[in-house]
Amino acid sequence: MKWLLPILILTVLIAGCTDTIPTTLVCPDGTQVLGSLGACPATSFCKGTARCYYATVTKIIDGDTLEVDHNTSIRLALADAPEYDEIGGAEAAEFVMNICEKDSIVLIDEDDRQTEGSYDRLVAVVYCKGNRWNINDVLIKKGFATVDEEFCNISEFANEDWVKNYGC
Ligand SMILES: [Ca+2]
Ligand SMILES: [Ca+2]
Repeated sequence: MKWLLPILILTVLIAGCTDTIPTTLVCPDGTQVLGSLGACPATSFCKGTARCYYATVTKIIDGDTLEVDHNTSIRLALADAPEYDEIGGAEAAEFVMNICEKDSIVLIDEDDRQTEGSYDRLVAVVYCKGNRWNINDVLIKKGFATVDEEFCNISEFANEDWVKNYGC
């Protein structure tokens, strides 16, 4: 669908200053949002019934842990990156910083089968850059993190391609 973006941009340019631009955004669950400025609702990305909400990134702790809203640490479900001071740790953290930038809004989809958390951290998949990137998925695909195989039989997300193809 890479061809879609230039067409959308062109449509916006042609439409100029009109308020109502008749473009449609198709969300992951198939729902459609009208208007070029519309955004997919959080619920179209959310899986399961556990917590799922938008939050602001306040700190990247390492390649698999970040803090949102100054009060919640998020542990990325199924993705295990090295500690910050281990080999590859700083690179993984830097990669997360670039995708899920500080002060940006991200979507947190809690792992329905790990709602007890992990060391006071909420276990979740995090969508960044306007929900275009599942950071857990991208970290593993790019080799900055490996699949946390001990959770393959536990996690809500274990049957998804981004982990099935990389160890689960
Ligand atoms: Ca969920
Ligand atoms: Ca780790």
